[in-house]
Amino acid sequence: MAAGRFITFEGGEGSGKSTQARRLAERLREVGIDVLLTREPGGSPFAEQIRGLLLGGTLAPHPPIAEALLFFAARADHLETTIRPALAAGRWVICDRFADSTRAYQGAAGGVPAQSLDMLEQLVIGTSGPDATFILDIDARTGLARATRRREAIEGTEIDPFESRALAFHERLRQGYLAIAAAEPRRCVLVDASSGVEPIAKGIWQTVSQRFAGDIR
Ligand code: Z5A
Repeated sequence: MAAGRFITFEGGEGSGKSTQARRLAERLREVGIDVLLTREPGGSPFAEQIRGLLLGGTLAPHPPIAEALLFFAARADHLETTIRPALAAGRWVICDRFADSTRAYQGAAGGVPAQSLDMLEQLVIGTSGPDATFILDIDARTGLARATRRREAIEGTEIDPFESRALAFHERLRQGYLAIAAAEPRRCVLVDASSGVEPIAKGIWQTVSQRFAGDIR
């Protein structure tokens, strides 16, 4: 049995990556592909526990490297118990955030050196990296405004610790993602996330159906 494909979605707050990850999963299912839609941090029972810790807003102050290690601890379990078994069974895996989020948030924006992240990726991910990554690029202000509007629309939704950081942090984050896209053009597809949901979904589907033409009937 052929192994499945692994596709990740990345971007800053309000970039619309969760919306597009869901849309691609639906589109692939329509053409008969068995898709697992998952997310980080999370995607397995242990990793969801770490998600609760990281996003719960109750952690004592800690350095970005400690945060990176927690994201990688969650990722190790997510890969071991969810992603690798699904790919081995021939399923496609679409993941809302993966290791590029650590590169952008804890690395480019948080200051963890790239060499430390290289070592963690080597140790935890090895050869199990994504076949393709869509990086949804949006101006930091526009993305934050979208995230705020959504939070206000969902009564009782608290701002999470990652959203509350300053605009300058979100601008460094954006530059971090642009650098990842420039460094790995074969894997990464930079998507202008400023237009509507439909045209973005159409562009992503076009790329997927061309890139994986042999797998999609
Ligand atoms: N994090 C980290 O620091 N390091 C790591 O290694 C990992 C993660 C893996 C997880 O938060 C946090 O963890 C995240 C990074 C950090 N920081 N934050 N915040 P999360 O999982 O709770 O949430 P998120 O990943 O940041 O994003 P999200 O809430 O899922 O939002 P989104 O994916 O960017 O967007 P969306 O949900 O698809 O859309 C947001 C709103 O915009 C919504 O109302 C949509 O209807 C609307 N939208 C979507 N697309 C459009 C377009 N095209 N036009 C207009 N409006 C749109």
